[in-house]
Amino acid sequence: MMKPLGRSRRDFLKAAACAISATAMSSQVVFGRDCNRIGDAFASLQQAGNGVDYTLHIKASPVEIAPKRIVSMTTYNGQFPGPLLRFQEGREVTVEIFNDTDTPEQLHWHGQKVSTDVDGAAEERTPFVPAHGKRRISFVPEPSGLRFYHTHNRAGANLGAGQYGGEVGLVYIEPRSQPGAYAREVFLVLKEFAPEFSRGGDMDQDFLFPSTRDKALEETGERAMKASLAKGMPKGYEVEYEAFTINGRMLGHGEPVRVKQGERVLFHILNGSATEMRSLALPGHGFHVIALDGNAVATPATVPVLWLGPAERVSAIVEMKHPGVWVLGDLDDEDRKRGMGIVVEYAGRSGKGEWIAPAKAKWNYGQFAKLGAAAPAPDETLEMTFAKDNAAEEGFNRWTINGVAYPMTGESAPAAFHLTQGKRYRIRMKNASDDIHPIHLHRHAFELTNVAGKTMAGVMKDVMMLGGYQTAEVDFVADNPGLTLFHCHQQLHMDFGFMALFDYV
Ligand SMILES: [Cu+2]
Repeated sequence: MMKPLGRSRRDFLKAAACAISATAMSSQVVFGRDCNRIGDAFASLQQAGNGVDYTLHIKASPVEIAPKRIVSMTTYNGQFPGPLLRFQEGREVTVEIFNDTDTPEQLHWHGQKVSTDVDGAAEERTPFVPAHGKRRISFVPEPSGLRFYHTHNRAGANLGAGQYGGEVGLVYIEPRSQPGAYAREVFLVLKEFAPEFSRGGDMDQDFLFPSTRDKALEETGERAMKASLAKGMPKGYEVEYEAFTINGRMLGHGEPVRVKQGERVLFHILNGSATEMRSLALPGHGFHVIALDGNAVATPATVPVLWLGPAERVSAIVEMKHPGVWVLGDLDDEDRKRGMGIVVEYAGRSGKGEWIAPAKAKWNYGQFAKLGAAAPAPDETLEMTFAKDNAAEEGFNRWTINGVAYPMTGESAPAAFHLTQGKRYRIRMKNASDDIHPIHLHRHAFELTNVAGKTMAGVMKDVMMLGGYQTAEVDFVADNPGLTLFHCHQQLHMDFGFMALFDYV
């Protein structure tokens, strides 16, 4: 029996596709808040009185990702994605989180500079939202831009838990000062469902530029893998998916993004995947990238293809100048056929969405950097080497940082790195594995200062993709005291050791 879509979900979809005429848009784009439909969906979340601004219910719900294709998942408020939460930078909000499940929950405010009490990570000792209980939190949203919230529960071998389910929603934090320009905004959340285990399989990372690999790291990693396979070990488990969605609908089964010729549409895109790198192209159109992970980039640039690791966000303007009905979709034919796309339909046009594969394009964080600039020298450098013990953890790959796997109990371990407030730190990362890793730091933003040997400045992020056998450096200022989790955002990697704690001393 098909469950009809709830009102709030329909409103969200309308909200996500709501139209505002775009006027003059410059690089100083301000994300309009005049989108009434978003306002409506938003208002339905608000509770009168009690000082609570927003209420979230974590609960198991059926979600219809295509006609008669129902996926049961844990959701926020019975919908996928969770409701878009709009906050005002610097204005305190109170959120009440109800956990209607049997499992204690952590709700992480990804990309926000909040306290450990609020951040939502057991490792940082944030209190759990108890099973069949609730937790009320208050915090001051910052910084402005595209953030998101998701479960921070460990999934381990349970593909029904953690971010494999539907616990992902967007946050948009309005900047303090708002000059009043409009943007037509479209919010997209990319997410796979129906996961299953597989063995081995290489992750696509040919798209990374620079592609420079570190020979010594490669030798170390390949030697370890050969030794493991020679002992008769199979390759460690990976995860594959059967169903692919944008905004919770498979390609061709959701509302199209309706556009008009000449419009400039601002897309806010989140890769909500637990494990997968995603690409996106729109035939005949380019993406003018203005922000990465919600932070304005130093040099906005137009690219034909977007690439996002798990938890990465891109905000990009698309000039609608190629009338038709198009598929905005993943470059991978199989994933797109299984749903990873959304139709973009020009006014007055109809028919099925058309896909044309774009020319090959690399993804280079450096093209959004400040030209000719280098970041200031750090006060201290934290050295980290990432390695994989093939299939060492009951068939799962065990991940280590400097030879140490984070305990797999989901609890707080002693901090591995110590920070002094006010200092600028550089994390020098060496990836001694062939896998690509979306590296994430909680409660702080970092600046990309070196990617695969190329120095840069002016790109602030909270997740970065580190390629197999590549090196990178990111800098951050220790400006938010308290336990701080550093981890790979690939669910299988973080769940099997790829985490470390920082503390302030
Ligand atoms: Cu990883």
